[in-house]
Amino acid sequence: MKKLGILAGVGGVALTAILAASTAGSADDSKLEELKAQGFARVAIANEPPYTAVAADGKVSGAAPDVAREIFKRLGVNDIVASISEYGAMIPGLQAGRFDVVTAGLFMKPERCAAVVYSEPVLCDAEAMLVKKGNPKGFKSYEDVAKDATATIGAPGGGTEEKLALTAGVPRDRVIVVPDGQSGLKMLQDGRIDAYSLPVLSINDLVKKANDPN
Ligand code: 6CS
Repeated sequence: MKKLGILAGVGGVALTAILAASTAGSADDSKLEELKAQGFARVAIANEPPYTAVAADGKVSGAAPDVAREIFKRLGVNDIVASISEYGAMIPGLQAGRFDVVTAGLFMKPERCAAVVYSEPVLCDAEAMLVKKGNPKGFKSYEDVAKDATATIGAPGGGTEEKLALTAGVPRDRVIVVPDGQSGLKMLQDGRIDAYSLPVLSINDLVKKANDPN
């Protein structure tokens, strides 16, 4: 029986899902009744604007949680309570009952769809690589990073970009797990990685706020 997962997913060229693609049956109704009684849904997020963001005062926002909060309100669940999680830990956390919902812009991928149930898609995005001005190593693909024996690429742990880099042939020791956008930006600026891969929306947000012409 598939664990009822309520996920915000972004499927590469596919689409983002958000919220209960509930399969018919009393199990799902009881889950919703449970959340209504609880008064909030425990959501997993990543803190990767514009998908998810946690302000200094702890306020949670971003495309996925904002939509989830509104949908839950309409379903009779008053609020959401967020925990920051690495992408690779979101589905295991959902399956272990640590979260009620993943609302992080988690791409809709076959192996994930085999483990949990996505909602209807609401957003679409693709992948990007942040590199130094002028793209000194001439990267145009993950394969280009693989072909350059001196090149390293940063990506979120358990994220799709890490998987794409490894699948393209970048050796494990040249795929660097990066915990968040600010760390990835700093590592690139300091020359500790040659590229940093996130979805287009996240990379653009990072560049806009970086205030760094290089
Ligand atoms: O679903 C994923 O794997 C990717 N989704 C987002 C919004 N950021 C990075 C992550 O790897």
